[in-house]
Amino acid sequence: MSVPTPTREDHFSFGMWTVNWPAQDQFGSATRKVMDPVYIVHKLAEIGAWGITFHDDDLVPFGTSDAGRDKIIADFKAALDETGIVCEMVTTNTFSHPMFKDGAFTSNDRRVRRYGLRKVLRNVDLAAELGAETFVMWGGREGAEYDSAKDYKAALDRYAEGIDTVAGYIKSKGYGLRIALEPKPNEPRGDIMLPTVGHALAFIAQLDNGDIVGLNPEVGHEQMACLNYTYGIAQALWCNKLFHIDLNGQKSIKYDQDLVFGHGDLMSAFGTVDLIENGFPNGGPTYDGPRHFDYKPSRTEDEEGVWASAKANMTMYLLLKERAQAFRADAEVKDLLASAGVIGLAEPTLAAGETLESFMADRSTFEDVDPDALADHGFGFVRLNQLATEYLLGAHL
Ligand SMILES: [Mn+2]
Repeated sequence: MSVPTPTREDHFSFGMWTVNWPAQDQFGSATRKVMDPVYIVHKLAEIGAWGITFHDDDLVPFGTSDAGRDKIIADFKAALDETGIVCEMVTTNTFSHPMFKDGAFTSNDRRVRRYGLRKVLRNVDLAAELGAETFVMWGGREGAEYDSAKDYKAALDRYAEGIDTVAGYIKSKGYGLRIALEPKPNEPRGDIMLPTVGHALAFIAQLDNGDIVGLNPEVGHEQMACLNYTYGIAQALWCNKLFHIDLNGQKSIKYDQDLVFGHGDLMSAFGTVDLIENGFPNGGPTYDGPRHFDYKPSRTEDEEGVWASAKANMTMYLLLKERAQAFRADAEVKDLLASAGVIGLAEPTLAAGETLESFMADRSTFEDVDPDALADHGFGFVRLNQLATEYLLGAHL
């Protein structure tokens, strides 16, 4: 057995803020130096990545002059051209500056809402200029610590107004961009709006320009809410709203750990890669976008550790992919998927052409059924899961 090597064809992508996190936290100052964006692009190319993403402030520090901004962007574009690294997604920082302490689009201060909207629109232009396809919006400060602090109905109105305005701007400019909202339940706010994939999907359905708005679900964010990430992205796929993904690791309900993908709930990571790479067992919409990592190299690591951890994300993904493909190809697994009814679930409950009237008249469905007979069999899910675990552990490779 060998450890697979990532290539550009794997479409692995990293946020600039991931490898460039200097590792300051609530209790201590930075343990690493901030690196130059051009250097980062070259290093990512060197380790086998394909893409890079960034918040406006990751590339151009807040407050940089227009001339300084132009120079930074030109140098960044030259590095992309030189390495072939793709800028596939851009996002806006509407959470770091103190003005955003009560949010951007939903701040109780209208002046901040107007400033935040302008900051986002300016960055949409940059995203389009760099050829990005996805514009992620994580409203990390859109929330509150206290229920009395926010008129939640008005906040939802302002949030929708903001997203619709940005989406309308993208359409009016003819940009090839789609917006992807990123749900998170809490941190840095006590409670954040659009806390889960489900909340965000329901929100998008209320938008005027929701046709170009979808989701960027993050592994750790769903798991912080004790939810199943794989089922979350499955429902986003079902709604044709899985525009982008943030892969990382999280160990249960606690602060946002942003560990290497697979270094948290490994069994769940297996299920996620199985879905992304192999699709639904009965077919259906698939995800073919970037395999994007949004993790943080632990504060204990030096620069060498930063690149080792970046590589670890890709290695974990490729190992899980190899194992998930072998799992699905296994003859016993195929038999079990059929006998457990996983495959049969694709068959509609009502027969083709069956009317509600004929269904209600079908005594063999209800009146003549022995309920105990319907309960008289097991599904064999445990054996199926044991095989998945054995493949995950490399027992059959
Ligand atoms: Mn996170």
